[in-house]
Amino acid sequence: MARDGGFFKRLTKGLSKSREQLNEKLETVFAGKKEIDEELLEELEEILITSDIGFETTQELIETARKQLRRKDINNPESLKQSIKNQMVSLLKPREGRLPIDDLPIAPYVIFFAGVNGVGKTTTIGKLAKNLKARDKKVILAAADTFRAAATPQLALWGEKAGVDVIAHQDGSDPSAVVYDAIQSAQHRLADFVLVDTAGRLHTKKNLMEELKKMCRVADKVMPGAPHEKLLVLDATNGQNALMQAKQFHEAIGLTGLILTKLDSTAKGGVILQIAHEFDLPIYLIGVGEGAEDLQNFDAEAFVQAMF
Ligand SMILES: Nc1nc2c(ncn2[C@@H]2O[C@H](COP(=O)(O)OP(=O)(O)OP(=O)(O)O)[C@@H](O)[C@H]2O)c(=O)[nH]1
Ligand SMILES: [Mg+2]
Repeated sequence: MARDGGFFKRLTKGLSKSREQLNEKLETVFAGKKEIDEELLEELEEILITSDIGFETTQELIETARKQLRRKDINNPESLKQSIKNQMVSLLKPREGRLPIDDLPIAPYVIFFAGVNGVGKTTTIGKLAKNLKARDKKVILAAADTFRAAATPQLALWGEKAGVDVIAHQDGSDPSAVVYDAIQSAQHRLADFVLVDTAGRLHTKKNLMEELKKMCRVADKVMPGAPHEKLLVLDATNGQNALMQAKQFHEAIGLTGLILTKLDSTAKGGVILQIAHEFDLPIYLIGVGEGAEDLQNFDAEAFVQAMF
């Protein structure tokens, strides 16, 4: 995604709920504190745990801060806060992922978008299509959510807005057939990207996960090596539950990356630290609002800065 001047402003606005909650708690605890004592450390620990950063991640952050304290690397409340921020950046930095937009290893580059119901798959595809089109990429959308009746028109509308083609079949048809068709058309039309919208499915439903596996197999049949990305879309408002979803989708289809949406609708933005801690998967994109420009590359430093 282009990183224009408004990037940080939109990120900061998007994370305002998370930031307000975190800062409000931090202020109460840090107010009037001149030195770091056990009480401050314990209260900080509690704040981090209740900010969806997760128990284990919090333990690590606090433990490192304690070590720094013993070594006298930090010595006042402000440097303690700074230590936590720096540690968060170090934790998130290795998870920064970038889609190979201008240096595609292969074309068409086929990207699957999977996830439970309503997490923002279709919207994310629409936003991404618009961004790719703006960068002169040829994009084809595959309406492989043949399950929900309104899914195809929803994707078609995004296709229209973005000015890209949509491949669709009838409602209720086999989603794998749509995948097959879309990739073949993309090959004929020399497209750069195929963005595959899949139906929302619960990670606990075995038959639906099998269907997803089949779609992957069919993609590989038309174009060996496809899909090139299997991205899981996670809704940040789901907090902890997002971790279970990631685990099960990863086990089922072997994800290549994550997308975290609706960061603007929640105070649970800290969940990204848990996700980064648990999964060795790149976070390709984050959604911080409704507009196409609110789909952003994930930048660890900017994220932590916007969180505080
Ligand atoms: N505020 C906000 N809303 C978002 C974001 N991403 C998606 N949404 C909204 O979330 C709702 C669901 O989005 P969809 O794209 O339809 O979700 P989906 O995963 O395709 O849903 P199913 O196909 O039914 O599984 C829509 O109202 C979107 O506008 C985001 O980053 N921020
Ligand atoms: Mg959808």
